[in-house]
Parts: sequence; C-alpha cells; structure tokens
Amino acid sequence: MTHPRSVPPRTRDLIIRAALKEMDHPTRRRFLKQGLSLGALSLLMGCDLTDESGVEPLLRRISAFNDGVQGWLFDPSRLAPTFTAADITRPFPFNAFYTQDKVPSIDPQTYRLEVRGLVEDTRPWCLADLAALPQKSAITRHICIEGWSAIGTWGGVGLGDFLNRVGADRRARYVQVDCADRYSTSLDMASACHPQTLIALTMAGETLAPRHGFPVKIRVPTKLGFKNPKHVVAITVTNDFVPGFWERQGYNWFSGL
Ligand SMILES: Nc1nc2c(c(=O)[nH]1)N[C@H]1C(S)=C(S)[C@@H](COP(=O)(O)O)O[C@H]1N2
Ligand SMILES: [Mo]
Repeated sequence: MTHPRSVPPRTRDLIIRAALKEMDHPTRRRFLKQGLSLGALSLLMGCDLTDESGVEPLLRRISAFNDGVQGWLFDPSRLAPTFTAADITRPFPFNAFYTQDKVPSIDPQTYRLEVRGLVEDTRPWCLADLAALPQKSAITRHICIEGWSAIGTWGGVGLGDFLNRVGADRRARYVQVDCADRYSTSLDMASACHPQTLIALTMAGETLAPRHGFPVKIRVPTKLGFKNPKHVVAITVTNDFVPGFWERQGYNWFSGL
C-alpha cells in the first residue's frame, strides 16, 4: 500500500496547486477547511488513493487541463496507438484557421527548414537533405479539438533523432515551431523527442499534399491535432515560452492525449 505521502513533495505541491487552480469557490473552501493535504484532496474528489494507481485518475480528474501536471504525467515510453491500412480515413479531412483556397504555396526548390536557438548546427535544411536522413512511418490517429478524428500514415525523420543530429540542448524546455502561414506552436522537449514524433515529409506514402502541410509537418501522435503544425519553416530549441496560435485563444498548451 502506498500512502499519498510517498508522492515526492515537489510533485505533491504541484498537484495541490493544480487542484486549487481548477476548483470552483465552494470546493476550494471545503478543501481549505480540510487542510491542503493530498489525502484531503482525494477524499474531496471521491478518489481512492490507497495505492499508486489512484494517483493518475485523481490527477486527471482535478487537472485535466493543467500543463504542469500533464507534463509530469507524460510517459515518454508510452506509445500512441497505431492502426492498420484498413483503418485509414479517406479522404483525410483538411483543417486550418483559414479555408483551403488560402493554403500557402511553397516552392520546394527554395524551401529551407531553419534550425535556431540552443543547437550546435544552425545550418538550414533543404528538402533533399531531409529526405536523405533515415525515415520512419506509422499509421496513427489525429484528433482535432473541434470534434473529429481521422487515421492516416505519416512518414519522415524522427524529430528526436534530428534534434540529436543538430546538437540540440536536450535540457531546453521547448521546441518552438513556426510556420509559413504564421501559425505556431511549441512542444515540451519530452514530446518532441518521443519516438513517434516526426518531421513528416510524406502522408499515405506520398509527398505531403499542400493542404496537409507541404513540405514539412511536425506529426505528434501523442497530442491533439492543433499541436501538429503544417508548413513548418523553423524549429527553435529554447527556454522561452511563446504561446502559439491556438494557445493564445485559450487552448491548453500541453494538450496531450
Ligand atoms: N500551419 C498550420 N498548421 C496547422 C493548422 C493551421 O491552421 N496552420 N491547424 C491545426 C489543426 S487545428 C489541425 S486539426 C490540423 C489539421 O491538419 P490536416 O489539414 O492535415 O487535417 O493541422 C494543425 N496544424
Ligand atoms: Mo484541430
């Protein structure tokens, strides 16, 4: 049996802070009256915290939308589900903050992927050089916060492998991604280096279609669709947090699945 006290103090504080942030006023008053302990919190939430397996459901309940706790819960060795060719969604839906006729048109000859920030090698990458790196692919599900999901095959370079190759400082907090259509988002370093996260160059075995992010999309199957930036023009390794396009509209930054 694991007592709540076995949770490290720093994490305990994080959980309690996260919980306080999520609580409405009457709940917060009750929680404060019972004392700010993890035991009181589990009682209040109606969760059984008699063993370690209770911690996750508790955390999910109190702070499904809290970045700090989601980051702490993220298990880099846990894989997003993969599917078979028969599961693939055709046609694959399009989504962007604009309509399809506004999809940016990018010249593959002059295109360069910029690499900036806390990296040793800031040489920009042309498409041929990216295509010459070891490639991998997976059939995964894309889930859009707007209420649809679809299954597709994305192929490309492992983002973690790429970050190692350019000598990225893996202790940095964020991998900031900027796009040709002025969209942006950022990933926590653990998600960026997750084995399924790709610098995607292909979809369904073919060059990415313009509407699906030509020439480069970051495919992150462990996160919601809006954390999968298309038409990527720059990757920056940084400790500076920049809220992305949808994060500025109030979407949760971590947005893990
Ligand atoms: N550059 C860019 N990337 C983007 C977006 C966008 O508007 N611009 N929209 C995001 C959202 S909300 C979704 S659901 C997916 C949609 O990708 P798809 O058109 O390939 O289905 O792209 C994501 N990446
Ligand atoms: Mo989305």
